[in-house]
This record gives sequence, C-alpha cells and structure tokens, in this order.
Amino acid sequence: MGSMGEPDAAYCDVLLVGAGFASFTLLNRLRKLGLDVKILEKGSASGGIWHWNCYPGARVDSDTPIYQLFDKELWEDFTFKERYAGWPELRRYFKHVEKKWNIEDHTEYNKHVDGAFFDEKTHQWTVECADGSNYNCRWFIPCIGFAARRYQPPIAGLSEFKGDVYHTAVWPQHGVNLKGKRVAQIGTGASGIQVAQEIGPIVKSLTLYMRTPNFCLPMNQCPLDPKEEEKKKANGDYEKAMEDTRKTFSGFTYDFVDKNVFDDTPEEREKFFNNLLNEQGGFRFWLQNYKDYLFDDAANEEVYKFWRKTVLKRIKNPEKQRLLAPEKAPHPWGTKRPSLEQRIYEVLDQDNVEIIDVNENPIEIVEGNGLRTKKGLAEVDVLILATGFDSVTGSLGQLNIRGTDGGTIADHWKDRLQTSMGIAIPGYPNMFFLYGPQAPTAFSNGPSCTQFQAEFVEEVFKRIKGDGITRFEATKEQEDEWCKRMNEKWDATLFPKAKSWYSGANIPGKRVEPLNWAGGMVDYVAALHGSLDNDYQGWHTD
Ligand code: N01
Repeated sequence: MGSMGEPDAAYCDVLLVGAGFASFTLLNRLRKLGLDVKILEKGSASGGIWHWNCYPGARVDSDTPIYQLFDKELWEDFTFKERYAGWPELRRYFKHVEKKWNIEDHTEYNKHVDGAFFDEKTHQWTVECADGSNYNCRWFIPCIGFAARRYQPPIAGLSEFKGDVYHTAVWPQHGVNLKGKRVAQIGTGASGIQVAQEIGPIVKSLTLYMRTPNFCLPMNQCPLDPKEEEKKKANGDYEKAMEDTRKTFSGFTYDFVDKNVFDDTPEEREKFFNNLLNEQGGFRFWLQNYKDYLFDDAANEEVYKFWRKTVLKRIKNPEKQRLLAPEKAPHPWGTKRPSLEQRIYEVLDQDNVEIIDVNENPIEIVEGNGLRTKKGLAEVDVLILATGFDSVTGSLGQLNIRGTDGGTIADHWKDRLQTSMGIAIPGYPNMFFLYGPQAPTAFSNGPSCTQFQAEFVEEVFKRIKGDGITRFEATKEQEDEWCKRMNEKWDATLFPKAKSWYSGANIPGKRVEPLNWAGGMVDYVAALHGSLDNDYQGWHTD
C-alpha cells in the first residue's frame, strides 16, 4: 500500500518494535482482525531479552507453564524440559513460535528504530530507523521491554583496563571461556547472582563487588517429565494455570494469603514460612506470603528473620555471613527483587570467592589489570559488569519519539514520570507501549502482563473499527488520575524504603519515583477496560 506520511516509506497498519513476547501476542491477535502488522527488531533474531541474555547461567525466574505465550496451539507441540527454562531453551521456544505463526514473514531484523513522529494531517506515524529507512503506519506500538538500556557505572580508569570487560546485557553470543581465570564482578542483582553461581565453581578466583546483598530464594529447579507434561496438557492444567494468573497480584498462579503475619502463632508462622521457602520454593516466599508483610515493618522483620536464619545455615565463613545476611537488613525484605538460586550460598562460601562490600571499600580506580579499593589492588583477567539497566523508563526515554507538540517522551517526563495507565501517553496519539513504565511490568510475570495488555489493545481495535475512529489519544485527566493512583499505591507499601531500580534509585542522578504499578494486575486490567466505558471516557477519539 502506498504511503501518505513520509514519501516512499513502506506502509503498514500497525508497526510493532521488538520481537519478543509482547509483539508476538499482538501480531497474532491483530492480524486476525484483518490488520497489516509488521515487527521491526534491532537484533538479528527474535526472543526479546532472550536474544541478548546469554551470560553464564541466564535463565528465567518464572516457572512452567506460565512463562510462555498463552496460546494452546503453541504448547500442543512444544514442551519445556525444565521447570525454569534456560536461555538456549527459550530461544528454541521462540524459533518454534516463529515457525508456527509464520512470524518471519512479518518481521524485519537488524532494524534499529530510533525515532518516530506523528502527522496530524494523515493520523499516521512515521517511524525512523538508524539505517536511514522510514516506515509509515497508523498505529505505532513499541514493545521494547524494561531493560533496553543497559547501565555501566562511571568507574575511574575503566576504559584503561588491560583485561577483558563484559556487561551481562551484551554478553558475546559466542560465549567467553572463564575457566581458570581471575575474575572480578560488579553487581549482585538477578544477572549477577546467576553469573556468580555459574562461574564460581570454574574460575581461579572471583572477587565480587557488592553494594547490596540479594536476599535470594531457592529455585527448586527440576527437569520436567515429558509424559507428565502431556498428561497435564490433556487435563487442562496449562489453561487453568494461565487462567489463574488473571486473578493474582503479579500474574503468577499464586497470591498473598489472606492473613497477617501476627494472626498466626510463632509455631504456625515457622511452619508456613518453611513451606513457602524450603518446600515449595520459587517466588512463593515473596508473592504467596502474608498479605501485610510488604506494608508493615514489624511484619516484614519476621519474614527477614526467618529468611536470614535459613540462609545462615548454608554459609560457614563468618565475614560472608555478615555481608550476605546482615543482622540488620539494608531494606525491608522483598522490596528489592529477590533472585532465585540453586546453590549460590555454597558457591559464595567457597575459598576462591572474595566478597567486597563497596559501601565499606569503594572501588577507587581501575589500574592496569586490577581494581583498587582501600584493601589494595585486586588483579584480574576479566571484569564482569552485572550492573543492570536504566530500567523501565530508559527504554522508551532514549528514543526520539516526538508527540503532537514536537517534544520527545523524555521531555514529557521532565518533571515527573507520567503515562495513561502505563500503556499510552497524551500527546502521542495512536501509540501504545507494552511492558513499560507505570504498568505492573517489574512486579509481574512478563507473559501475563503482555498478554493482558495485548488483549486490551485488541479490544480497542475491535471497537474503534466499528466506530470509524482513526485517531485515539489518552486524555490528560486520565494520565493525572493514573499518576495519583500510582503514588497512593506505592506510598502505602514499604517499597519506598529500598534503593532499587523499581524506583530509579540505582542510577545516580535519576529522579526517584515509582516506575511500576504497585496496585496489582487485577486492578490494572480493570482500569484499562474501564477506560473504554461511557463512550471512551479515558480517551479522545476522532
Ligand atoms: O540488574 P540489577 P540485573 N557499584 O539492577 C549493582 C530482570 N532479570 O541485570 O542493588 C556497585 O538488578 C546493583 O547494586 P544495588 C529482573 O527483573 C531477570 O541484575 O543497586 N554495584 C545491583 O546489585 C531483574 O531484577 C532475570 O545496590 C553497583 C547490580 O549492580 C532485572 O532484570 C535475569 C553499581 C545491578 O542489578 C535487572 O537485573 C536477569 C555500582 N556503581 C535480569 N551500580 C531472571 O529472570 C549498580 N550496582 C533470572
């Protein structure tokens, strides 16, 4: 079809950016409505974060069957081999979906979208790529996740480092042989814990520079028996699990229990905690715990005490006990994301692993092939930066997307983060974004969040098609209301007491504010659909 916005640019009805869970779901649903849909992907293959994440030990912290697209025709002939899938298996899964849904015919790879602008005359977007090519579309939907902009701390002398430096977010696809090497690693978030657990046993030495201990939870990983999985599928267990995710706070299959910490006797509590942490494992100790522990300090301390007591039994070195499970927690338990681990405390307790607390011993400079702290120079062959991302807002904020006033999204967020229900922005008509700021994003199982957001977008398209609408823009009132609700939900919790990427506190100079919707998935989805009531009450239509 010919273009109307930018001359000579290819046209499609809906342009999606990024080839991961969110865009695959949308592509499949929207083309069934007769729309011409295209995906532009920066990488050379699909998989979203799993195209980039291939550092040692990279695997997902959501369990089977809910970490996949919610579509029966996809799981009928694909069965995950482990309860928590690793990156190679996730890539195989994406290949399977690509083939089954004929995704490649709708996708252009190695296309780095770096800008876009809206034309008020045609009600179309022109989307700009780094290679100079442009695309015109009626609907523009970035699906670039919350971790599209990595963060590297400014460490003096880093560019002069004589050894090799690797950031976990852009790990070489061909791998890195670390066997027998002296390795320094900065960061102990989700990426850092997985790397350390994997390489600790094979490297000569691992010097771990830690700013905040990660209060890890046992993953209880296990292989899945294909026959058992087939039985579950035939039994409807997969559908049931996916349906269950609609009813919970975080889009998992389980939810906080309807009981406060001190409703139980100490013995009952002990039993309850033990079941969640040691018997069931996974995120249950985080997301199936007492309903008040993320709101009340005294309740939270009980959770921490149990967690600490359990973990201390696994660490023999007293200094490491102090650093990894301190008597006084630096933040309320669960207000920073806990990692799922398989043997991290045993690995960190090994003699070849040294932990340096950078609060006590800051890295002063990188010198030659060493990192200097007041403890002296630690000479290493390799430096791993597991230092995370300019999370959530960094992904969209880095793009040159201009709204109706000519300003970028970063301009729109100059004084505060503001969006309409974490899916649209006033001044940016005909644009949605998935798995981004002010949605349940970081507090949710990714495929659940993107599924429910995609269902909403589909619903919008179905309705406006019948009503002949070509311009659809969030109202300022709806944005203000959402910001108010965002803050109320966040302020009621203990989350503001932690310095974390959930609020931008991981990046020096970044404004600290809630980046994710802390009101739960159920209320979130209800807000989305409610906004269409009363003749599109949350939207301007044209
Ligand atoms: O990033 P992070 P990530 N000096 O920001 C430290 C998802 N994910 O890549 O905690 C010293 O969590 C920083 O310290 P602090 C998941 O949602 C999922 O690990 O800010 N240290 C922290 O320890 C996850 O939460 C999976 O005090 C510095 C680390 O670097 C999110 O992505 C796997 C520092 C950064 O951790 C991000 O995870 C991977 C400095 N100057 C990612 N600056 C799975 O599902 C930062 N740090 C398994």
